[in-house]
Amino acid sequence: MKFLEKLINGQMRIMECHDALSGMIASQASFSLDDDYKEFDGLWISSLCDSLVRGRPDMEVVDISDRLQMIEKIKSVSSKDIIVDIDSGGNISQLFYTVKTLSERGINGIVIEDKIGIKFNSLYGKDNPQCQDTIENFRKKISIALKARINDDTVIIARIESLTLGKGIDDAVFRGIEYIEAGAEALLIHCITRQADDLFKVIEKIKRKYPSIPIVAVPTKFPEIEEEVLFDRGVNLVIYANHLLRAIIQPMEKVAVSILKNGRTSDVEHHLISINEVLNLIPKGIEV
Ligand code: SPV
Ligand code: MG
Repeated sequence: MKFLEKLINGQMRIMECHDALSGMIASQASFSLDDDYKEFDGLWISSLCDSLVRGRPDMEVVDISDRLQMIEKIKSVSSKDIIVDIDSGGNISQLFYTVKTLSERGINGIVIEDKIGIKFNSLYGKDNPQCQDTIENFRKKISIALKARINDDTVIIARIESLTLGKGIDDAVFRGIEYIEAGAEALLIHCITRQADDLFKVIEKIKRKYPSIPIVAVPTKFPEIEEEVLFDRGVNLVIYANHLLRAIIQPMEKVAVSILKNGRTSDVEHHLISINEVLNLIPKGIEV
């Protein structure tokens, strides 16, 4: 089934990964209880995580060929659908070639956000003033992206930042409709408030006019709201955008400090998976 069809029908969840190991973990994770079986439907390649693992700010400074090398490594350990966050996509020419290249590599979804100029991560909210693109220019970017992809197996997802920038519900709804009319095949409506009420209002208003437009949500700032509630409110795809990377930072810091403090590793061994488990995790070589 094509990715767009999955999105339209879907109540999907995808997980961030930033290297081959996290790609393997996200791809192999499953949960089952009685008749309930869950796994992730795909992988999210996040600009935030791709920046942090390189020790760079999330400001479009990691070049796409560097990111692509890692995406290739992830693809070699996972057959899951992949959505890539390309930030604003840069200028029109940069956007064209980024979308073309990702589409040629079989990427299933590309998210382009409606910011312009120096971009900061959206989770800063209004603390870091940044500019939203004009509707006219962003519509142009959507049509360039549609032309740049090699076929419709790569879904173009327009990301609206009105709620994170304090522009309000009406602006988000207006832009959503404009972006759909420019050809966007799905909308990511970013929201960073704990109740996500504004997000739900925006979805309701947009879906009143375009009931089958797939909606993507990123619940980083509303972690209590369960997927089922998001799906009931019209979300088609939930992105867990940074959780595997966040899972490892504090443990790494603790282990490093403990080894410095104690001059040995036995104090932290119980926090670590055993070397045997590591050996079981690494792929086996080819037997001859
Ligand atoms: C990312 O994961 O890089 C995103 C989502 O763009 S957020 O960090 O919430 O802006
Ligand atoms: Mg990002």
